[in-house]
Amino acid sequence: MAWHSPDGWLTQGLAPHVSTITITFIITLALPIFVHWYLYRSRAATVTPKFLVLGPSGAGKTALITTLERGAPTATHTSLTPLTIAAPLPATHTPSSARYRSTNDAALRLVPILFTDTPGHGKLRHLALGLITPAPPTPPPTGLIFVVDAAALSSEADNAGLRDAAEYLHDVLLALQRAYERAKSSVAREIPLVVVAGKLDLFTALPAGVVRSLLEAEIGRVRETKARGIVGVGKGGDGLGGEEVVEEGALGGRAEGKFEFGVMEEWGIKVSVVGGNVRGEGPGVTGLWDWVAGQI
Ligand SMILES: Nc1nc2c(ncn2[C@@H]2O[C@H](COP(=O)(O)OP(=O)(O)OP(=O)(O)O)[C@@H](O)[C@H]2O)c(=O)[nH]1
Ligand SMILES: [Mg+2]
Repeated sequence: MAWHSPDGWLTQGLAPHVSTITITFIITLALPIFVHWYLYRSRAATVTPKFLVLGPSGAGKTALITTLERGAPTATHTSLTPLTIAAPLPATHTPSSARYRSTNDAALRLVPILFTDTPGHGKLRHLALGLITPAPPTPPPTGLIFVVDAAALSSEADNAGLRDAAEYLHDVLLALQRAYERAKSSVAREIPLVVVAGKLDLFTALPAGVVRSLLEAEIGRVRETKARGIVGVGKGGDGLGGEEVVEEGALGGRAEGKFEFGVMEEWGIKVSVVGGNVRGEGPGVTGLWDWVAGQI
């Protein structure tokens, strides 16, 4: 029987039969429910966002994460081991992945965010560096928060606070760069890093923009010093060109010249700088929450 004959399936399908109307009705109702169920099921599979907090000793990392958790800092001691806390995103911020959802959607507020505080003492930094690029199957952190004491940095020559912060940040960025190079291009993942210029309530604290340029300049100097060390070793060694080793392994791909955070984007590292404080008067931790919301 041809499809266009009066008894053909197409004619029957378009005729006002009860069965045709029922089937159409069921499909119309079920399809949106099915699409909703499918989309939400795949959404639930995402992992809990996890941020790693790093920085020199005394920068205010522990004070910062206790503020994120409870709204106010507690008395702190020099940290000796990493410590993870969970804090929900404040109601004033919306995760970038949920910007099209209704603000009344209860699911938005249920996801806690994990922050792992690490010790900043020079001898304990390997603990933090190990957490940046964990061995599989542990997933790498969603992003890194590097805290510096904006009142301990200054542009004066031989500023120990600046040197220490720049050396640590150099090592962190280099670890990320190496991990990116090691990973096969298909799994290499972008990682955001925010430098928090903390303690902005203090009179001597430098604003975030100045902290950014001071750190960039000092990291450039750290990079040169380290490169010179490697060249020295290379020349005295087995005749391998020290120069070549440096060009490949140095932060940002070259050992000399001006360093800028922007060059790290080539290795999937996106650096931002925000100001903040947990005591006294100042911008507080809003800038940091804005950044965190933009990453999840
Ligand atoms: N005025 C002021 N003081 C702060 C602020 N944040 C932290 N501090 C103080 O800085 C000191 C060091 O803070 P911690 O949070 O213990 O420093 P940390 O980075 O955890 O140091 P380590 O555990 O040694 O790595 C504490 O006395 C804090 O009270 C701030 O925003 N303003
Ligand atoms: Mg601490």
